[in-house]
Amino acid sequence: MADISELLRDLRAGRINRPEFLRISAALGATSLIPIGLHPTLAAAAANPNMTPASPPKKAKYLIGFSQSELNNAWRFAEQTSMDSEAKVRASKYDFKSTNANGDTNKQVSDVADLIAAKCDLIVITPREVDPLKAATDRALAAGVPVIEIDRTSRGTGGVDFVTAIVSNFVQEGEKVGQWMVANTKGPINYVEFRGSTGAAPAIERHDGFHNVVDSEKRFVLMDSQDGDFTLAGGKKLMTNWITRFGPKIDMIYAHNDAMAEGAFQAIKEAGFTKKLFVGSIDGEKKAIEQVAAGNFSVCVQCDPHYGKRTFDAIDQYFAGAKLEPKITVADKTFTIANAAGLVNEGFGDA
Ligand code: GZL
Repeated sequence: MADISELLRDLRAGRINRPEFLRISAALGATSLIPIGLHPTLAAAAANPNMTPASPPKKAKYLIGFSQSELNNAWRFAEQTSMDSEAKVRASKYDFKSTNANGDTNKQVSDVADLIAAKCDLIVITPREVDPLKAATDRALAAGVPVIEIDRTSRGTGGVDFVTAIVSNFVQEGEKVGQWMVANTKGPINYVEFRGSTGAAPAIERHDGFHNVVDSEKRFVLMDSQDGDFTLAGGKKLMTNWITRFGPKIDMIYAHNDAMAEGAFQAIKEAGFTKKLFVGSIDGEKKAIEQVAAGNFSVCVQCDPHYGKRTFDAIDQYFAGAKLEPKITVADKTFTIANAAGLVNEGFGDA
């Protein structure tokens, strides 16, 4: 039979999942976990694999950790504000400790380790990248600390590797932009794609969703696709280069978020580029909805950043002992010229 350190290696490498780890370690004997420096909760959990997260402890007050990946655009500020203000509303029941990885994936992995060390009862993570953040959720689970992922996901399965993921349907968001472009354009369309941060779930899935729809339409030709890191500066820089390289050959812009589309729009203005382009983006910033209403952007698919209430509702349910769905999907609207003017207030950020 395997020993505990071998099992731990397998858990960290993703070769076994947490329930398997707990089952086999229980068979090996819980006490053997302590000498290799594991959190005592894990030793107890190994003796009783259902102890966590299935039966959370009852406490007068819980400490909730929040690992934010970065604050580099209006969407992320809106999300952070929503989490901070909801934590204040629920302050009689929860203490709240927030970290910001500043766009550094390795820092986010160590931020989660710090939140575990701070003895959080539950950690909420917005995983910057899918694969590297699996190590962070594994570490939390090995320490007996439940994780809820919000807005993005890491590799793993809700209900197994983490309690639940509360997320928008990114594939569908990309598909909706693609469908609008297919239905509302004619003839050859040369386009550029502003991708979100490489390795992030929304970048991967918004790419897949859009290409699911347009790739079978031979009239759509991808001129270039690059990482603009979900930022205005990233979008502006890419568009400045593309205007120089392709000029008026560009017909359409697909941006994985509004910040990059806004950056592209600024570059277009500053370059004095006058050709009217089709522009599709995702998020639903007030500014972007206004751009749709003004006819400058063609379509904007909402990705609601207001995670505070829905996350704390899920936390309440978890500590009440309810079984959460492995995935909770956020419903999003689509803004076009037909509805945008009346829906600007559904957006977030400055108008
Ligand atoms: C979506 C979120 C994305 C937003 C961006 O849930 O992860 O990341 O679209 C953001 O604007 O940076």
